[in-house]
Order: sequence, then structure tokens, then C-alpha cells
Amino acid sequence: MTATTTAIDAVAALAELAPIGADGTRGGWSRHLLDEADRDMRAWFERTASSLGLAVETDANANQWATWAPDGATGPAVATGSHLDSVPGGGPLDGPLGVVSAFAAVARLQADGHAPARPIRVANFAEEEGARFGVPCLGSQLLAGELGSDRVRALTDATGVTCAAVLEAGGIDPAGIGRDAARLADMALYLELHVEQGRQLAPLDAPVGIATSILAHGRWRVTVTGRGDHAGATELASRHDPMMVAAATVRAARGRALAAAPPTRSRATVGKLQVIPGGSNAIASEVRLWIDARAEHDADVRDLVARIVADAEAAARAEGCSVTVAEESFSARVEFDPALADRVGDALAPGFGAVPRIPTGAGHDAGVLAAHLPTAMLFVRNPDGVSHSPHEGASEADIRAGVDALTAALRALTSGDAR
Ligand code: HGY
Ligand code: MN
Ligand code: MN
Repeated sequence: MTATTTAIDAVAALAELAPIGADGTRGGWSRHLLDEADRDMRAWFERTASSLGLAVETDANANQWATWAPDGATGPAVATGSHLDSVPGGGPLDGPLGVVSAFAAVARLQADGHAPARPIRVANFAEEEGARFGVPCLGSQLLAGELGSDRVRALTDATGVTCAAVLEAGGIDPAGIGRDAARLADMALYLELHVEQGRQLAPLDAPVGIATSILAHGRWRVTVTGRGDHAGATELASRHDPMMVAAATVRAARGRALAAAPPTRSRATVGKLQVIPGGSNAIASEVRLWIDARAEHDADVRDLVARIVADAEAAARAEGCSVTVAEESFSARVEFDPALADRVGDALAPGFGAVPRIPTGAGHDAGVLAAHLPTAMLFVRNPDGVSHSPHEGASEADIRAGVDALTAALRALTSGDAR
């Protein structure tokens, strides 16, 4: 497809996306796999890619791809991009900043008359947050062959709709999900730009950073079963209240993480909790809660969760309740490719000087791909570090600096002598 010279301003593009999935109840944005907001984001992806003359496709795992392959661009692509879905009530940049910046960088390279030696491919990975079906990086994990297809097809959302049904309704054949070896092989490397999550760049007075590692992390669903009863008529001594066990579990998550930190950089969170039946004048019969646990190494996470679960089981015994725990996802610690990080750092040096190398506690599709191909991440400074919240932000100057950095990196990574 012929190159065009459509300029894309990342700040303006983010403003164009702002109305999509704006959550009037929670604040922030809620965009989840193939729901109405996600479909609108995907339509924007297609429009923007087409405006740049990129070839657009959706793969068997619901990931979107837009490829710039002018004459002379041969071999596996240099891939970039991120995700367009969000956590419930999330911020405006987590995901979209990477996709918007990728399109802006391609537009800049086209306008500069850059002749890439490799195709440049922009990705929108499906369901990175796992907010609809509970498994993070769903699209990239499927692509990489890291999830069982039958399990994924059977995943259900909060309304009980299966992932298979949602994919089918979105035009994706659920029978076709799974490892896509050809598409993996058609990527020489992957470079993801993302808003910083946590506050490391501001103290360093740096607008951008390069990732070194991702904490190991996982999600566990805890189901506590007790005996539903009347809040007023039931004596305290005869209660079997699952909420008491849930409360003990929430406190154990913080307590055990504090006891393990700081050498393990452990952290555990319960951010999602469901009470059944949920009446204000009824003792619950069941409480479901989800533990998000993270730490420096895989074994640290598993040790942390084992301790929290032991506390939950002790609390259940004391309250005459039962508890079951199911692991919903586990992502091993990621070490990004040092050589690629150095190539990115070298490309940024003229414009940014020495770019800080920083670890992250947040998972990313880049973390999934890192086990399969050279992968790196660029972070854009987040002044107060807040993310997974409507208060997530970055300055316009830093958003534009991120595009400058990604443009410089993609130019270097697709120059004639870079293979
Ligand atoms: O949960 C995470 O770390 C990522 O935002 N999915
Ligand atoms: Mn996120
Ligand atoms: Mn993200």
C-alpha cells in the first residue's frame, strides 16, 4: 500500500479517543474485549491505519495488526503498539498511549521519507487487562501458545457469556484461537511504548525510560462459602459468615506482603470482591475475592500466596466456613532483552542522552512476547505514577517526547544496516 503523509498528533488522537468507553459510574474508562467501547476503539485503529496506508488485519486471536511494508521492506517485521482495552474505570493512557504513539511514529517516518529495511507492524493486543474474562494478555498469550484454547473458549464474563460466544459475535472463529507460529516468526522484535506505572522517572527528571524487567505476578480466585442468614435474627455465636473470612484474607494479603518485602518487592492486592446474595440485611452465603500477587521472582509469589491462603483457611475453620482457591493466571518474571534495550538506548542518546533503565511491577504483552522474540519497552513519565485509575496521566510534552523517542528507535531498528 502506498505511504501517505498524514501527520498524527498523539495528544489530539488521545483526545479523539476520550469519549469512547468513558465510564460515568466509576469514572475513567471501561473498554473490555469486543464490548461496544472496544469495538469503537478497534474501528478507530482501522481508520487510523488506513489513513496511513497500512494494511490492517485481525488475527485468529482477536489481535489487530497494521503493517507498513513499502518497497524494500523485507523479512520479519519490527513490531510495536500496545493494547486498547482497559481495566474497569481505568486511565486514558494505559494501552492507548502505545498504540497512538506507534501510529504517530509511523506517520513521522513516512513524512521524513524513511525507507524501512523491514516492515513496521503496529499491534493492538486483545484483552491485555483481562478485565472481561479474568486472564491478562489474553490475545498475546493465545498468539504465543501459552493458554489452552479449550480453557479460553469456556471462560465466562460477569454475565456468564463465554469467550467463544463473544469472539464469534465479534467475527472471530473460536475454533481458530491458539498459537500462531507464523505470525510470531514474522516479527523480528517487539518494542512497546507504555505510560509509566509507578513513579521512577519523575525523580530522575527523565521524560522516558527503558524497561529492564517485570515482576512475576498472578491472580487467584478465592471462594468462601458460609451460611446465609438474617442479619438481625441470627445470634453471633451461631454465624458462619464468609465475610469474616474474606476480611481476614484481605488483611492477610497486606500483612504477608509486608512481611516478605522489601527484598522480594512483594505486593498483594484484593481489588475485586463479590458478595452473594449482597443484601445489606443478610449474612452472606458466599464471598468471592481475587488476590493479585506480585514479587521479584516466581517462587516469591507462590510463597506469598501460599501464606495468604493458609491464613484464609485458618479463618475459615474458625468461622465454620469452607474456602476454595483457584489460580486464574500466572506470569513468570520477565527480563527484557539487554541487547535490544541497548540498541534502543543508543537510538535515543542523540535526543535524550542516557535514558534510565527501570523495572516495572506492571504486566504487559511485551512481557509475554519476551519469551519468544527480542522485546523491549519504552516508558513515558507519569508525574505521580498513578495508573489503573482515572487519575493516570502524562504531560503533553512528555507524550510528544515519547513519540520522538519511539520514532528514533523505529528509525534505527529499521535502517538499512540494522538486521
Ligand atoms: O495488571 C497489570 O499489571 C497489567 O496492567 N495488565
Ligand atoms: Mn494496565
Ligand atoms: Mn497496559
